[in-house]
Amino acid sequence: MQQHRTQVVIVGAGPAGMLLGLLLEKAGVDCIVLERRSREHVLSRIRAGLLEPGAVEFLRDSGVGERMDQIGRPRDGTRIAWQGRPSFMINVKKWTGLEMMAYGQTFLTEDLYSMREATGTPYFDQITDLEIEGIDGTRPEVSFTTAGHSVRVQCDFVIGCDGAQGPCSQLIPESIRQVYERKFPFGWLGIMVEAPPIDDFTYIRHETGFALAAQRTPMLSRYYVQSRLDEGPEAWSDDRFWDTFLGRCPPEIAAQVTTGPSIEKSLAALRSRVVEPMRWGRLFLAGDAAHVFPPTGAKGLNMALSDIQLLSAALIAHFSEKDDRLLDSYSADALSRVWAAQHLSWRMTKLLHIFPTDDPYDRKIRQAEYDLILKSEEVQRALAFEYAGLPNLRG
Ligand code: FAS
Ligand code: PHB
Repeated sequence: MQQHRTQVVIVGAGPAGMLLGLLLEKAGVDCIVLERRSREHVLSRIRAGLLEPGAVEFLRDSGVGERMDQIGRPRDGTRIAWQGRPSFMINVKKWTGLEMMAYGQTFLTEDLYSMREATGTPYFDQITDLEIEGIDGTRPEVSFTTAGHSVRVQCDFVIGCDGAQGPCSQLIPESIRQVYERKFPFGWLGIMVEAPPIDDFTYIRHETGFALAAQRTPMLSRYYVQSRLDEGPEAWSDDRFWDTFLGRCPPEIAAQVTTGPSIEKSLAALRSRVVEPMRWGRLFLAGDAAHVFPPTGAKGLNMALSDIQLLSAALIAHFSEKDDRLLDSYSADALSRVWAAQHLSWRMTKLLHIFPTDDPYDRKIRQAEYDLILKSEEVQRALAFEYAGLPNLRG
């Protein structure tokens, strides 16, 4: 058993864990990052694609924004196209003066991994036998196996950045832990296509279901259609996908779409989940370990970055100034942002999807909500602020 001592152990090397590791290392706080999958597997994941203005600013301030500013694509906002109605732009730039950024999570994760290699933050991937003890004391201990060796690490804090399926949130005693969950009765079938995207990120609402046109680069497009959960990607030929997607588009949107063969196809179930509190003793949770959002509103990755903005500042204040005020308020501060983002994600998911339980009254109510958005600049302004995530990441 190799014995080590560090200040912070980070479990999970997705965007949350890797960014936190970099920021702590930069501030002179000793940490190690533990990942159960291989580096290649983590970097192969295809997930989010749209960054909020605050997330963009935070990544720049963190020294991680160089390639984002080179190949990322600033966006004024995201369009909603509603069957039989004029389309509407959630115009973040008009109402907040700031821009969203089209920059895939895969690119961001690559940037974080490249920076880690440059800074040398200790990182172990493909770990097994993870055990975490003593989070209710002052000296938590984390043990794991890597490359056939057993390792035990004594630390001051354990940060659960282990995503929606990770073990860390379970360490909070059941008598304390509150889990709020909402499973939606559908998923998003997503494809990646090597073809030019349409101009705007566009949410599409049609009587047969939701669709989304997204983008990664000038030659890489991402598309989604609302789909049943009992049909996996193998049930979706490219022809079936394109027939469904184009069938849901208003003609003026369909005319912009360059179809093509999919180079990736996956199904993501839609659900909301929030774990409270986001701290227990010496354990802190961040990112999907604490909260999951339906992607209608592009909050998942942005809220993971929001948590890391709060938590990195709190840990650095603890170690550099022995000031625990931010650590003590982290859970409440993070959760107030999380629930605001949950509201927006829930509201947009309800508005834009077809639910099997919908009756004619439901459909009229959603139509009325969209018509109100079309008519009212006050409602448009409020929606733009919620969508942009302000004032979340800007303090
Ligand atoms: P992550 O899940 O990215 O990373 C957690 C890491 O912890 C993983 O690498 C995992 O392997 C590791 N881990 C787990 N258990 C461990 C253990 N026991 N020991 C060590 N490591 C462990 N968000 C959007 O905004 N827009 C989208 O379109 C969108 N699409 C998504 C599609 C899918 C299929 C999924 C699953 C999520 C999607 N998200 C989307 C949300 C996603 O982007 C997350 O918000 C983002 O990955 C959060 O980052 P992390 O908190 O770092 O969690
Ligand atoms: C994406 O780019 O994959 C994306 C964009 C906006 C969303 C969800 C996903 O709301």
